[in-house]
Amino acid sequence: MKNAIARQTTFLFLSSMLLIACGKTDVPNPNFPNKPATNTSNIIPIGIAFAQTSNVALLGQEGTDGVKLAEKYFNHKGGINGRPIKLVFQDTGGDEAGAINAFKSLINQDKVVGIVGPTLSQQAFGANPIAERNRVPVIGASNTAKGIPEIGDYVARVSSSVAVVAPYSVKAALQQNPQIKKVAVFYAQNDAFNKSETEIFQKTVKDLGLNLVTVQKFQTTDTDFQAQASDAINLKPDLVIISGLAVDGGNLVKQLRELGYKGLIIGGNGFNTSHIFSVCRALCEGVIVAQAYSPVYPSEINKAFRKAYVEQYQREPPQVSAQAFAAMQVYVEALQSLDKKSKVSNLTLAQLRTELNQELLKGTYQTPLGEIAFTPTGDVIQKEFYVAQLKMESNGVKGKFSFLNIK
Ligand code: 1QQ
Repeated sequence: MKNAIARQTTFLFLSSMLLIACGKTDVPNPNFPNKPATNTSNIIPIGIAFAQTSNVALLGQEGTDGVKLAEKYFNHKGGINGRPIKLVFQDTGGDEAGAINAFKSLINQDKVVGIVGPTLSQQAFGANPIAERNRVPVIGASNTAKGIPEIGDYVARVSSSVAVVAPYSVKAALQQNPQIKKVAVFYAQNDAFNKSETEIFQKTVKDLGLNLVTVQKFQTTDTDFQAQASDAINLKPDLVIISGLAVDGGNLVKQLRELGYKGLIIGGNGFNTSHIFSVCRALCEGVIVAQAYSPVYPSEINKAFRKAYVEQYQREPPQVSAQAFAAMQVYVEALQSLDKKSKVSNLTLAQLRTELNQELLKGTYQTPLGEIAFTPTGDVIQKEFYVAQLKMESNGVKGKFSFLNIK
């Protein structure tokens, strides 16, 4: 059974030179305290199941960036009371079958203690039951659909549900244009997260007394949206809300604008990547997207995370990278805490996976997302949410998420 008793963890810092798990000498990173893990004979493998290929790789890449920064950060801080962690990557591709294969490899061949992933909720509904059956903890870093934590006792997530996050963007749109009355909603009908998110958007629109004039469907693999976009534009909406992934969603925005739509556009969580800029380019301007992360969140760990991210990628860290970092932090701090009670090295792999799963649900974590903890079913409890608007540079190539004041 899952247990939600909140509990603080503490760090033990060691101070000597770092040798990372594969035996190479690591380059010191000035952003992270140099108190590295030293016991390289006994690394702790954590599985990463993100999309590195397919059209979902735009979203998967940001998760990868986040976990890599976390590996470096926590190993420099001493790892698990001296033992380093090591990421083991398996590419999930963009579908359920890819995620299932990645999970099987991580569990049976790579013998990981826990998994971060997969990228999409659609993939999580396929792959997480495998982890559940094998009693391997999974932390979703970007799974926001309804029903993810309920997949099983070994499934948790640090990515807040669409039910919590999505309504913020509709309220922000109304603040920018209080005249909004007619709303057109679009969603990708072949994807679990998008189906879940559109329900929340449609309910929010109705609850706010707005007029839902049309609901248009598409596929995440579509590239031509002329028919649906024209149908919606004919109804003269003042607001368009899109639940899609980055490539399809970005192309839909582009085609709506090319067909003459001038009103506000809200994008769901699938738009939450700077990779969308290269899809809709100058026509991305003004799209509103709710966020579960702010780069300026004032905490020590977020400052360190943001500085390291900006130095490496020359842009502000996106939400999914921060969520992936937070998922790793949960594993690290839960392992540290467990190790103090019953030495992790004395446990069999099966015991370690089970005890780690129980331990991680008990903690309270000061992450770049702010303070988080878990409900008994493994859903994240998070306090702060934000809304950003896409601002494109005049060349239409580079852009940024500009945070709005939404109180
Ligand atoms: C999900 C999502 C994706 C858009 C995140 C990358 O929220 O599938 O649940």
